[in-house]
Amino acid sequence: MPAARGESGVVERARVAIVVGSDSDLPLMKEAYDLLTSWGVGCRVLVASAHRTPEDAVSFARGAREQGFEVVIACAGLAAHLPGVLAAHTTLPVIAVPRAAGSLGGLDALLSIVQMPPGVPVACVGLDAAKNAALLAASILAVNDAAVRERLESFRREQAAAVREKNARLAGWGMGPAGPGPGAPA
Ligand code: RP5
Repeated sequence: MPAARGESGVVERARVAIVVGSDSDLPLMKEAYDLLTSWGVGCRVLVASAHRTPEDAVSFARGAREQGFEVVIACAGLAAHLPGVLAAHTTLPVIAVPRAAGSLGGLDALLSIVQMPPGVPVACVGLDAAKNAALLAASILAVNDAAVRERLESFRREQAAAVREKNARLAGWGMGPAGPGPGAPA
């Protein structure tokens, strides 16, 4: 079982694997790692390229479930085959993060990922959307994990409160809010 050291310093079971096609993807994906580990979800990171180290990518995917992983997040740019190759070799859910990189600005990565042939799906978040990949991974784990579900619900409550606070500021400026949302004039 893979282990990961969380913020508390306690060694946790790693449930999410974050696989990147290159170390140049790591600064982006650190956001996903940080969010999940701050919620007590153990993560491990692997650099494995579908093109440069295909054997490593396949070997990881084939053994991922036995290693105790429950979700795979895969980030790649350009002709982004990594998420699809991993999905071809595991039945774990694979969440892909296409990079907004290269001369096509990420359209190449996005289309390479979303146009999987029927039978081998990958979930795809937005370009560079590392945070959404982490949140989607948490949603999957939350199906059977009350602690992660509570973290997600609390995150949503805080997010909603921040939006409502923006409406309160509009009111202070005499600009709104428009009805019939919360805080609107009756
Ligand atoms: C992909 O090619 C990687 O995922 C990365 O996004 C992109 C460029 O890789 P480097 O040339 O920076 O190693 O495989």
